[in-house]
Amino acid sequence: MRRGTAIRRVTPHVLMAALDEPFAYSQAWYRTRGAMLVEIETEDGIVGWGEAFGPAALTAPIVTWFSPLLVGADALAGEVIWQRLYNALRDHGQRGLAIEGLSAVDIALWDIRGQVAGLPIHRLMGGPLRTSVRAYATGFYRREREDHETYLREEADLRLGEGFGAIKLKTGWGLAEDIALTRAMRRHLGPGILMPVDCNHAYDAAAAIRYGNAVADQDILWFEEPVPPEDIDGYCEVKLRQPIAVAGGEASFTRWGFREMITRRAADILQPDVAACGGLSEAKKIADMATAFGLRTNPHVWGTGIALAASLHLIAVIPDNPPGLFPQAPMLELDRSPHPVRDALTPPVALVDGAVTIPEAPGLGVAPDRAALARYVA
Ligand code: SMN
Ligand code: MG
Repeated sequence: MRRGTAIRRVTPHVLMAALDEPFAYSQAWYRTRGAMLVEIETEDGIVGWGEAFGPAALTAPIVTWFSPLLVGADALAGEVIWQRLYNALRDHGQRGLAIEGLSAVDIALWDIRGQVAGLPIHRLMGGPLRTSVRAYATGFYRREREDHETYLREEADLRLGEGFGAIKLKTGWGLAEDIALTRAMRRHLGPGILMPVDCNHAYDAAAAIRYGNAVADQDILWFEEPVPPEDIDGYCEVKLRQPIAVAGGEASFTRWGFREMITRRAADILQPDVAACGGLSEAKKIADMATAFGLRTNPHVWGTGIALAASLHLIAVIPDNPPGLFPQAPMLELDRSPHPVRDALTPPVALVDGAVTIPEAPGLGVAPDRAALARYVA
């Protein structure tokens, strides 16, 4: 090992900000928004950044626990480190918080490796297969107001004005209301705009099948997390008994966690989150496994510009499935809901004609602003 690439320090950062207006998805209200960033520094002074999905106050201690296993290790040996960390918690943390912490470390190590090589991460991963990606707007959350359709229509107009050609509608407010809302939003958008829907596993299989059939004529791009992530049999039923493509995976972890979903073809579109599923290394393995079973991968993206940049590098190397002159390329999930920490840490990505360019600078191609980091320390 070159002495200079040894890891000198691992620092988790827990950041938090209050929201002016709370919002909800089908499972919970958000009154604050946080982030857990990991900073890894080498003996040479190269600094890599990673981010974990999940509650920041709970993923940070995982990284602290990993720290003695990391200090002194070669930052370039990402696969070795991944296996060491996974094995260290294998008996206790095969999914959830432990893997989210591991994801942040893996992303930071890719950032370091890219900076050492002077290349963007997607080049080290053998790409790019594509240099830009069409984005869809995430948002459309519930607020503490009366007339939901009114503010959701306004939000849609805002996103269309920014150039989005696709928006993801949040559902899970009750079956009858969801069906009416889906129809209302499609009517408002007109036929040209892509519209996935996401109920965040608010249904059981029976309700999901009813919903999918009731909105079959609304040109829904995909039906995300119809049932809870543990219910693979439910996923399979929903896939077979209603006509909309089924998506899921933001609450699944590692190649082993995705194995059943993939081998049973429980969804049409897999949505691993780089900041949750085990990092860039693991997300690429999951996407490759998916192609062997005829499934598409379209990553879930949530968090600050660090998770977003990591997701863009992954998207640059996700195989088209199936390949062809006009493949169904993955899309970028671009969260437009309020997130003061995200907005302060890194400059916003540019949306041009509804698409985002894959970063070209070495590593992730982005680092958080130090003053903003200090401002939002929890
Ligand atoms: C989502 C992500 C993170 C927290 C709540 C909801 C959502 C998405 O399912 O797909 O963006
Ligand atoms: Mg979702």
